[in-house]
Amino acid sequence: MDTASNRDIQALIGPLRAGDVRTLARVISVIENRATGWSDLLKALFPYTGRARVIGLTGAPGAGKSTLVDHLARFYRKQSHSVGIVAVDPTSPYTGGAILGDRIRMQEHFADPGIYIRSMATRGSLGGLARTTADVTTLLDASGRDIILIETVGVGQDEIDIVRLADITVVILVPGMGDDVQTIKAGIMEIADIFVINKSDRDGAERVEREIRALQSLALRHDGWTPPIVKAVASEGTGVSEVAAAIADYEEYLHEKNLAREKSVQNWQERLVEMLRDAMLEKARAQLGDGNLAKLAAEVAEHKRDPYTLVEEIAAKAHT
Ligand SMILES: Nc1nc2c(ncn2[C@@H]2O[C@H](COP(=O)(O)OP(=O)(O)OP(=O)(O)O)[C@@H](O)[C@H]2O)c(=O)[nH]1
Ligand SMILES: [Mg+2]
Repeated sequence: MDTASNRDIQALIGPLRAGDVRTLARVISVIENRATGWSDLLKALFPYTGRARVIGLTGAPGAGKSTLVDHLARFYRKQSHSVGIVAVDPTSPYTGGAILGDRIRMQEHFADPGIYIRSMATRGSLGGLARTTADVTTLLDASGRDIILIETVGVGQDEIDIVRLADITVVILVPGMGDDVQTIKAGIMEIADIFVINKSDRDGAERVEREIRALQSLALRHDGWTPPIVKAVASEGTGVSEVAAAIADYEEYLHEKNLAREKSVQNWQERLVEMLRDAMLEKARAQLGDGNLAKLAAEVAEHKRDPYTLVEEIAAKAHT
């Protein structure tokens, strides 16, 4: 397993910041595997982050996220921006074929060092998917990528946690989802800064648009922004520049209204809570030791112990 000693870390920073792809790959694997030195690496790199524009794209399996990401990446490359893509692998068996499709499609970019693509390990990765995605995004940022596109299949809580680290969130819907529009009420309405109705070559795009508008009229966002709705046919490259324009508009809005900082503070508040939760839990686990959790759980299940006192005791011990 890759590790990074203190001396390594110092030696890695230069090439990483210069955008060296092999260094980037090595550093990402140290972080993903939580190998020795991972947190020191992140500490050392944090000062060099905060420059990249992070765009999250989420939507149902097969909605056309990868196709759109691919076109957007091209669009930004034409403007001479460097691009990092984080594809958070869908685990749904329905999308098995599409993953292969991703690989083939994205291979086109491998010749261009201006695009770096990383597929994230699926759920169950060490440190949790949302956290690892956040860390990889930090690394891409430190390596000087101008634009970072995060593709994630959604929307569950994991995805919401992931898109939260984006500066801008694009939600991709497709016609013919039927009742799914109801489910967008739950999580998506709050996180979407821009809606894309992809596969607008199919019937029903207008209807989806009307439904989004209807939902939008019910709740005003506290930042006063009304997420625009862009129709696209990603497979033909139609609507891509409109999506990019909508992204630029929202950025300008955030800038004009001085909201970018506020949004970033909010995101960090969430992330700090998550990081704290992880750190505390790790301490508690270490305190408990392997196997003891099962033993204690059995005692609680048999009513030999009450869980409330138990948790208080473990928390108190882990605290010291
Ligand atoms: N008709 C039509 N097909 C499209 C459009 N955009 C993408 N597709 C097709 O839809 C399929 C899925 O596209 P992907 O880009 O892989 O979708 P995805 O959302 O990334 O899929 P997962 O990552 O598996 O969730 C592919 O066969 C695309 O060619 C579109 O606008 N219209
Ligand atoms: Mg995809």
